[in-house]
Amino acid sequence: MYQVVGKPNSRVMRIIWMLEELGEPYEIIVAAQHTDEVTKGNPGGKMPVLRDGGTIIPDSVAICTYLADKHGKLTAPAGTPERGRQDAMTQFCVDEVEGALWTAAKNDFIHPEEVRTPEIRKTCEHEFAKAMRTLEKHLADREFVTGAAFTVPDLLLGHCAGWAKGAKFSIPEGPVEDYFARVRGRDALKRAVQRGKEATEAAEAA
Ligand SMILES: N[C@@H](CCC(=O)N[C@@H](CS)C(=O)NCC(=O)O)C(=O)O
Repeated sequence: MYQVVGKPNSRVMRIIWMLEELGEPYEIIVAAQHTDEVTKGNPGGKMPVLRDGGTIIPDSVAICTYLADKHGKLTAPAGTPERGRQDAMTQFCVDEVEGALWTAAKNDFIHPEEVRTPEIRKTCEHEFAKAMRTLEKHLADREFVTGAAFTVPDLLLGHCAGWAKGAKFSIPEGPVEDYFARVRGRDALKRAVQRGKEATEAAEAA
């Protein structure tokens, strides 16, 4: 059984969602960043970490890609042009969408206060809005970013959409908002949120 290490209300949710999409059994080991459970899998102390038997893999994007490839679902096969385009969308999400959200978060409450630059929020909002305009062009009239099938970058973009709403970044009405509603309305995400909530409550009660 897979073990997902970290706190569910973080990028860890991406892995829980992914495993729900795949229908694979897993358990959640609730652990904070920089604790031994996490640093054993990532010396940088960042979550999530995935344990697959004796194998430990850090990084949410690497883990989602690994699981998709391993189970042959939610991805085009490696080495195909479709996969090249899919990976470009994954990278777009990480660079342009998550990059803006993460820089804003780090300068709001993550970094030590003395090195934060809160004014950077304005720049991040500008970058995020630009990324949303680009996403609309990528989507064109597609159901998902690579076409008719839901793949890894849709999951990552959907996770970022929840993050953006929580951080009060504005999501444009129209095709992008409809796309995010489609992606975030998936049953697998609902189950993942419920599993994450239960695991968090059980860890707090222990
Ligand atoms: N690129 C990494 C980033 C992981 C990351 O920054 N995770 C956050 C929680 S969402 C964390 O553990 N932060 C602690 C830190 O930055 O020291 C991934 O996608 O897994």
